[in-house]
Amino acid sequence: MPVHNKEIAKILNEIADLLDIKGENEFRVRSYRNAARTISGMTESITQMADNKKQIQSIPGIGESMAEKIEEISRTGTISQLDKLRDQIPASLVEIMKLEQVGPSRTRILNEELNIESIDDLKKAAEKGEIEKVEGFGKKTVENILREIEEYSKKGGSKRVKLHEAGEVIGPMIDYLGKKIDDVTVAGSYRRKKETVGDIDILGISKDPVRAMEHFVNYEEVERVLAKGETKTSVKLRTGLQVDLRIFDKQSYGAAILYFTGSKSHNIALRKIGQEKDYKINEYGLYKGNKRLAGKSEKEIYEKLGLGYIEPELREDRGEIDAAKKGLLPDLITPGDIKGDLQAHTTATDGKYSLEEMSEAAEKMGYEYLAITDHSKKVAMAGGLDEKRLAVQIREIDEMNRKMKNIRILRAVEVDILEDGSLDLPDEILKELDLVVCAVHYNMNLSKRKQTRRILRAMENPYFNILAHPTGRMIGKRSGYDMDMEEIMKEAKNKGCFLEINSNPDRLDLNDQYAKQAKEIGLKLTISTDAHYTGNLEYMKYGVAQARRGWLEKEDVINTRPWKELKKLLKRK
Ligand code: DGT
Ligand code: CA
Ligand code: CA
Ligand code: ZN
Repeated sequence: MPVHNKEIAKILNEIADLLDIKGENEFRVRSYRNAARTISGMTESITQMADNKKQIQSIPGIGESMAEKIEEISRTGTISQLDKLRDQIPASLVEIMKLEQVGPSRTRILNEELNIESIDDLKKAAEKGEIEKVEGFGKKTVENILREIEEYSKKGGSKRVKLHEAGEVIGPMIDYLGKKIDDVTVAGSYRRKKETVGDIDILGISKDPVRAMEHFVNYEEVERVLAKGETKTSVKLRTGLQVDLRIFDKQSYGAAILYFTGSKSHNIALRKIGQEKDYKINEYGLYKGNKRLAGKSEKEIYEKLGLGYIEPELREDRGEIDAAKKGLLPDLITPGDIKGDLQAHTTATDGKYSLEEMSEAAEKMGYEYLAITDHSKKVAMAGGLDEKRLAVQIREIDEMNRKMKNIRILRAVEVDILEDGSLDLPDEILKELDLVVCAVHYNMNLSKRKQTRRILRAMENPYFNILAHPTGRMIGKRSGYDMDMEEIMKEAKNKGCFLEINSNPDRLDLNDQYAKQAKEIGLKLTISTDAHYTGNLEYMKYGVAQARRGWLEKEDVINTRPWKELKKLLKRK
């Protein structure tokens, strides 16, 4: 049996997890995760090219030693390095690490200080008040951890999957299902573009449900059939993801899509409005008595309820129904509104493509501008730029702008915010730039008050434009820095600074709720990809999806403006 790309990726990710708990340097850990992502996204089979290490090495971002490891995995299905790591680190620690509120470094500390080895140990220690005595853990953190454990146990310990990972699995499956099933639609949290999804809910129309379900369970990625019926069939895929397929007829398809898109709380709120009008709503339609008044489309059901069409991303019972009643639904931002990307790296630091390659890739995206934001010197692991090297890059950017016809490359930097709130590069060089992106990369565990003050102080620098990945969280791995986000947002607004929605699917930072809060405060945001590869420029859609979940409109996001206007916004008083 050839080893699937996905299986290779899974092993690389497990190595990364274990190294992460061991406290390996984060760039080494990231190299495994990047390799895993690249491989699982490839269409050619790695095993087919495994005889030829050179070929593996020529995959962008994969160096010689990584290629050797990949070759070993594809040949043997495993790798000795992984066995060694598994001996050193109990698998149950990985489970703890994956709690968003814990993450790798806290897992290590808890293991060293309190000998915690399982979720159960963790829960007991938290309840006994032992954890809040460990340095770096406050009462609030412990509360959050307990809440997350509770939710985790409710789901039977099964792990939620990130939106883009689900997308990689769903894409080919939809193509396959479409061969024998009509109007295949993905509903559930995936359609609402939630940052993580628990399982996948697929709907379809068929005159022959038996044949449709048979086709479904024969899909090559299906590992196990959990339940098989004519209206609903559930399977587990090789990747561990559960998929439910439900078959409906045309007359009720809109009602079914509405019902299974959810969210549950949105559905409940709709049903309540229905009751006020003496309607009954279920997955087959909207009824008065036994008479079906609507069901074919979502839109006609919303209409019968006296509501405008509510976009799936808004269906979380966060005020959308009230807004729909009053005709005040937002006109949500779309990927087409984005005029340029304001965070991208090059080979000058830890990016994998040159300035020229990144510029050309952004031009292909149809952008009007691209900001090159390489790291500053404090981020030594990434080869961060000092004043001199940044000056060299500025000249290269000017040179590039003479060459590029359809895009403007912006002189920029991702400057580190030091522990005391000062910036890692002097004003003399910052003032030469079109924009300055600022970010925290070290001292992530400061107290809430210190972390907040650090950011507020940084914003006092008149060249500070954008706070990148503002909370620092990594989905499923690391919760954000402890800080007073409301205070930071208000101050950013007063000072003419902006916060970023980082579109990297592992970050999505700010998240949807913070995006909504920013809008309520009147603070404008950027949506940027933080691309380290040319292909990463495509992450924009994930950032835009979260922005939509946060009710953002075109005007709430500054990189929807043409450069002439954006330029003015970046000049602080
Ligand atoms: P997930 O899978 O945890 O990421 O979240 P969802 O939203 O996909 O939830 P899921 O898969 O349990 O159910 C899909 C949709 O079906 C959900 O969004 C709304 C609908 N639904 C499920 N259970 C109920 C229920 O008990 N009442 C109502 N009104 N709707 C439900
Ligand atoms: Ca679901
Ligand atoms: Ca489901
Ligand atoms: Zn960064």
